[in-house]
This record gives sequence, C-alpha cells and structure tokens, in this order.
Amino acid sequence: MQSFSIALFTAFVCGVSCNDPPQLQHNYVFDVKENVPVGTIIGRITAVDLDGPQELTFTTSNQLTSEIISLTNPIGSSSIGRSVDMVLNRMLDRELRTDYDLEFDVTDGYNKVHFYVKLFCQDINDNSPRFLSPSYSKAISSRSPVGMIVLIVVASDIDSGLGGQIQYTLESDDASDLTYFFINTQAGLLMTKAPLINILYHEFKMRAVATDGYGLQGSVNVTITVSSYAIPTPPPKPSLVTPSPPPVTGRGFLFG
Ligand SMILES: *[C@@H]1O[C@H](CO)[C@@H](O)[C@H](O)[C@H]1NC(C)=O
Ligand SMILES: [Ca+2]
Ligand SMILES: [Ca+2]
Ligand SMILES: [Ca+2]
Repeated sequence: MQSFSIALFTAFVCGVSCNDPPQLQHNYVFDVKENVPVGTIIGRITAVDLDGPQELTFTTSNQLTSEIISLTNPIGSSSIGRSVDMVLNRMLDRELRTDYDLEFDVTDGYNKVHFYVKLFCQDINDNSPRFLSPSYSKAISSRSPVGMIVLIVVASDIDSGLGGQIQYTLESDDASDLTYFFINTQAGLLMTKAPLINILYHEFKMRAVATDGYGLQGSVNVTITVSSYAIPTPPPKPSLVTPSPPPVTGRGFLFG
C-alpha cells in the first residue's frame, strides 16, 4: 500500500519527465581501412536504459551518416545493454577524406539522445606513383661534363607514410645506356655518369621509374639526344656585341 502511494506521488510530481534518458556505454571511436567492401561491420554501439518506457531504438541522424552507415536491428535488453552494429554502405577513400563525425540518435520512446561516433579512415597503399610530365626529353652536347644535371623528373604518390614515399631509378632496354646516365634516388636528378665525347649522335631512350615504399611503380619515357654538333643557340643580339676599342695612342697616360 505504501509503495503504491509513493509510485502515485512520483507520477504526480514528475509525470514521465523523471524517466532516465538512454546512456551510451562509451565515447565511440572506430578505425576502418579504406576500400573495405560494402557490408563490412565496422563497430558496435551499446546503450543502457533502465526504466523504459520502450526498448531502445537507434537511428542515423544526418545525411552523410546515412550515406556511409546502416544500422542493424538492435539486440539485447535495454536494461543491461542494447546494441546495434554499424555496417558500411559505401567504400571509403582516405585520399578523399580521412575522418568522419557520424551522428546518431538513440531513444527510449520518451527521451531522444543525440550522439557522435568518430570514424577514422586508415590508409592502404592503393596508388602508384605518377610522373607529373607524360614524358621527358632533352638534347645535350657530347662535350657535357660528367655529373651534369640533364633534367629533373618528378613523381607524386598520394598515399600516406611509406606508401607515399618515392625512390627513382633509371632503366633502359639497352643496359649500356646506364653507363652514361644515372638518376639520383631521392631527388630525381638525371645526371651524366661518363664522358660522352665519343658519341657523334645518339638518342638514348630510357625510362625513369618511381617506386613507393611498398613497391608500387610508375614509369615515364626519357629521351636524351646527345650530339657533337653545336646545339643551336639564338644569334647574339647586336647590342651585346662590344665594339673593338680604339687603338691605344697615349700609352702611359693612365698609369703614369
Ligand atoms: C615509351 O617508349 C616505348 C618504347 O620506346 C613506346 O613503345 C611507348 O609508346 C612510349 N610511351 C609513351 C607514353 O610515350
Ligand atoms: Ca528511459
Ligand atoms: Ca591510400
Ligand atoms: Ca602509393
């Protein structure tokens, strides 16, 4: 009889407003690798609610979240922990976006609690190095000194860490080409390695290769034309021609 009157009193003073809201079990942070297939379960969310009035239901609460995540049907009793799994709706590309603040609601039928789940997208090495130029070519003289920088190749790789680190090498179907030229591994400087003085005319057709830290490669054609002919240069402008000095007559005048 007494407990009945307490319940009656509580109902009178509070109505349903004394109902406790759902409590999330954690601040949820999940990691997921990019490119994992649609349908992959990437994490579980659990909430508790002791006093109803209904079993908890979970929903995604903004458009971005619904695009990325579906929730499974909840399992478990709200009084000890009711859970849903987050299922991936589409593949993630870390090179487009590295992290998400997903938004959800959980409700006990009376209180609705809004919450965030942090999702970090982890890199996999899914890009090969790419050269900035579709090909490289340069004409040089056979009198070029050893160690001269002929040209600089540049590649980029948008993956993170080792997967984005590039080393350069030079290749040719004719191995003897590589006695004349080499490429600086880190900076992509293509340089002469031996005297070219005996070459009258030759087109060296080689490839610069960029390799990332996990072995993915990109390559580009490099043509170096070596000739003993003078490399054409524009004729000197008349204004740069220094007139010959007048004959010296007053010897000793300036130097006394
Ligand atoms: C690179 O060179 C090879 C052989 O010299 C040629 O078959 C190929 O088409 C070239 N590629 C490009 C992109 O120029
Ligand atoms: Ca409740
Ligand atoms: Ca990547
Ligand atoms: Ca890469």
